[in-house]
Amino acid sequence: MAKTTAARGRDLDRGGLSDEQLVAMLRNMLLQRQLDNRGFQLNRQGKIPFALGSEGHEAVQAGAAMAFERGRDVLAPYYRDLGLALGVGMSPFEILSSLFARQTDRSMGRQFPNHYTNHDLGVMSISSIIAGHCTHAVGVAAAFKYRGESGRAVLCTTGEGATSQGEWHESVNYAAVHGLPIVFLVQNNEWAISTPQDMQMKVANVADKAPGYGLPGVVCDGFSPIATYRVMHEALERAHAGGGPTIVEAKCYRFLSHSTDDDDRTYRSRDAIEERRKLDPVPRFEQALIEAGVIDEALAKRLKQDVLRETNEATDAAEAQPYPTAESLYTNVVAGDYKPWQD
Ligand SMILES: Cc1ncc(C[n+]2csc(CCOP(=O)(O)OP(=O)(O)O)c2C)c(N)n1
Repeated sequence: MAKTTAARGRDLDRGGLSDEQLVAMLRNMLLQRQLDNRGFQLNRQGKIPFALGSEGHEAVQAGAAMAFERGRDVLAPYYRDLGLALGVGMSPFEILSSLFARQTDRSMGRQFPNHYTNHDLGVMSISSIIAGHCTHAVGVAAAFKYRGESGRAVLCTTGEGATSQGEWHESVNYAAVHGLPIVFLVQNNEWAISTPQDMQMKVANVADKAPGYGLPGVVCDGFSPIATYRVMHEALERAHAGGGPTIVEAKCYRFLSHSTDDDDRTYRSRDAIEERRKLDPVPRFEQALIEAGVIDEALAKRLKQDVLRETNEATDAAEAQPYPTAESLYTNVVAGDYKPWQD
C-alpha cells in the first residue's frame, strides 16, 4: 500500500472506506475486465460455447460487493454479476470452471455457462429466466425474518429490463408488504439486449417505481464504486436492522454486446458507445486513487500484471480439468437418497 489513510494527496470522498478497501475495489474492477475479455477470447477461439460481459458494470459491482457482509448476507445474482461474484469471494478458477463446464464447477458443468454458484459463500445459483430468481431471493429474505435471523439480508440484482417482468413486481411487492430484509439492486445499463430503456418503461428512473410499492428508491452513479458502496451500505444496513427493502438503481452502461451470441451493431451506433467509453469507470477509478495518493503508478501497474497472471493461471487450470463423468449425471438432482428414476 502506498500510503496510510492519514497521509492524503488530493481529496477523495472515500465513503468511509480504508485504503485497503479502495485498492480491493480497484483490483476487483481490473480483474473483472480481464476475465470479461478472457470469456470473449475463449469463445472466439471456439473453446467455450458462450460468455457474457460485465464491462461497464465494474464500479457498481465492486461497490455493492464491498457493502455485502460475507458470512451473513446472501447474494441472489443475475448472469452479469462477475464482479459481485468475485467481490464476495469467488475465484477466477471457479468462474472459468463454469465457462469451460468442467467437473470443478459447483454445478458440475450442468448449468448454463457463466451461471456460477457457491453455497458456502451465500451465492445462489443463477437463473437464466429473467427475474425468476427474484422470487427465490424474497423466499430467502422471508426465511431470515421467519427464523428471527436478524442482521442478515439478501442482495438481489437485476438489469433494468427485468423490472418489466411480473416476477420482479410480485417479489418487490411481497417484500415490501412483509418488510423483508432485502435490497433490490437494479443495474441500469440502458439496454435489455436490443431493447432500450424508453421501450421498457415510461419513467425516467427505475427507482421512480419504488413509491408505488411504498418503498424508498435511490439512484446512484453506477460508474463510481464509492458512490455505489455508500448507497448499498446504507440500504443493506437498513435491511439488517429490520427497516425493510430498498430499491437501488445504479446507472451504468453495457459496453459490450449482450453476450457472445449478440451483434449490437444491428441496433446501436458505435459513436454512442465511444461517447460512454469516455466515462469508463475502470481507468477513472485508477486515476482517482493515484491522484488521491492512495496508490502510485507502480502499484497500479503491478495490480494489472497481477490480475493478468491470475487470469492466465486460472484459465490453464480450469481448461485442464476433466468434464463431469456420465455416471455423475444424477448427482445433486434430488436431495437425499431418493432416486425417482430407479423406482
Ligand atoms: C423470461 C425471459 N424472457 C426473455 C429472456 C431473454 N433475455 C435474456 S437476457 C434479456 C435482457 C435482460 O435485460 P436486463 O434485465 O436489462 O439485463 P442486462 O442483460 O441488460 O444486464 C432477455 C430479454 C429470458 N432469459 N427470460
